Amino acid sequence: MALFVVRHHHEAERCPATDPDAGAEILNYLSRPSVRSHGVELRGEAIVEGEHTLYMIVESSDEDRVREFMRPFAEVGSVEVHPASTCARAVASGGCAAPTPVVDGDVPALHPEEACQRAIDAGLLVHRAHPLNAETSIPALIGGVVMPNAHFYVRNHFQIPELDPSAWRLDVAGLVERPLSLSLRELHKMRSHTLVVTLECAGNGRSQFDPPIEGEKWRLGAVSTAEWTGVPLVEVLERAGLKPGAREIVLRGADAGRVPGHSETIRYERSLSLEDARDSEALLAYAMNGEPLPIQHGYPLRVVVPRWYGMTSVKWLTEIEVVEGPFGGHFQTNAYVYEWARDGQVVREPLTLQQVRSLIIKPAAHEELERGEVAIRGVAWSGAAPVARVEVSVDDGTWREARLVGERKRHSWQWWELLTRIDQPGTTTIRARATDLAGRTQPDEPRWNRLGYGNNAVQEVRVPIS
Ligand SMILES: Nc1nc2c(c(=O)[nH]1)N[C@H]1C(S)=C(S)[C@@H](COP(=O)(O)O)O[C@H]1N2
Ligand SMILES: [Mo]
Repeated sequence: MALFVVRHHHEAERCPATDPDAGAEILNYLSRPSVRSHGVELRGEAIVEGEHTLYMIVESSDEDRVREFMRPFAEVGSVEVHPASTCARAVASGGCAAPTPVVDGDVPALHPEEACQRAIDAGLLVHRAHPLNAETSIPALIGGVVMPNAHFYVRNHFQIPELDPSAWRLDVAGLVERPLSLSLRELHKMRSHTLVVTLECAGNGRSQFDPPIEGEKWRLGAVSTAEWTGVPLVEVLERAGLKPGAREIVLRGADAGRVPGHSETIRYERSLSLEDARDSEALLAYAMNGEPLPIQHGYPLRVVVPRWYGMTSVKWLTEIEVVEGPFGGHFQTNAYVYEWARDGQVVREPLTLQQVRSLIIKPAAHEELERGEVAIRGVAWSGAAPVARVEVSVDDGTWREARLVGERKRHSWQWWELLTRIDQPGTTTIRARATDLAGRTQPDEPRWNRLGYGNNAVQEVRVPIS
């Protein structure tokens, strides 16, 4: 289907809208079934007030059908038909500076325009159209622990593979007694397990580093929580049987493309030690919030590694390879590594668990509040241990302990709230700081590292009080 913008203009004295009968005829002509019978879909129409000029956005397989459909309008005035494009298509097809990643010819992919349009329609904040990277709008969370699927942040390195569920297989190979090739149906038949897990991108909050860092300029919305259902990773490994020497598992996605510094196409792949696979309760998930995984979140199967930064939760999983290790893939050793400058030396440290962090959700930044009683609410999480406490400071006052809502969560963020009074009009600064049961707490300033990972600095929200 192609998109067109249609413009029609007529002289005032020929305006059919002034005659009720002719007007009704037009309205019926523009009814969906009528438009559709011409092989056209009407996306929108509007008349420029006082100008007798009509604009329509329509979709059709070809321009001739559109012209044919416009015939009654052509009889009373002019008709122009312009081939058109959406903003999402213009940007996704290279309008932006990023080069289009080169992809393996045999993996069909979701059209970047479509993926991007969905993100826009859901109210996500798009950072890059292709590959699609979009963060969640934090206020979308109000009302629950999980983020509705359409609002969950999306982090991609390449284009989104469109996998055929009937042909799809999960191959388990390498140092195993019985190599496996599991269909989706076979996985569905295995004992299922459900976990509520928060995924956070290691680059969440990267836009706050100073000096600035290259890479996706995430604000604070590259984090979301969902209820994931699938098969525990260790059960699949048990079914395959591990051979002596097995120490790491390589998790391979179906997506691939070019990355700087490599001449060949690179798959998205990450490894996890067997010990971490067990300790983390990693899941091979086929459902998200009770629905099949949405395509942008890894359909038909993805890894979910609770408490770890998101990079290990490989989407569009097609292969598990058991190896002796250490695995040295691009996304294992070139990316997702802290590079700290210490005593004139660069110290490298692979990313693993999410750092302790809290987010203020209510009030939202710049949301106007009336003076008097105010409820401050947010979520907090930590990979190393459950959250011990969240403290809130209003206008650089003392830190006051917020109430943790509900039970302590192991794998997901949890709500906290503080009811307080703000009596001074003007701009108020609200800050929140979480501490976990391992005794880790949020720093006041982001800890700068070359690739901009793991920023868990205390968040500050400024709100006008009237
Ligand atoms: N196959 C594949 N898996 C992937 C990625 C990717 O680009 N390709 N991105 C990773 C990163 S960096 C993050 S933060 C999470 C994001 O998951 P989401 O898009 O479902 O939010 O997926 C991870 N898994
Ligand atoms: Mo990420």
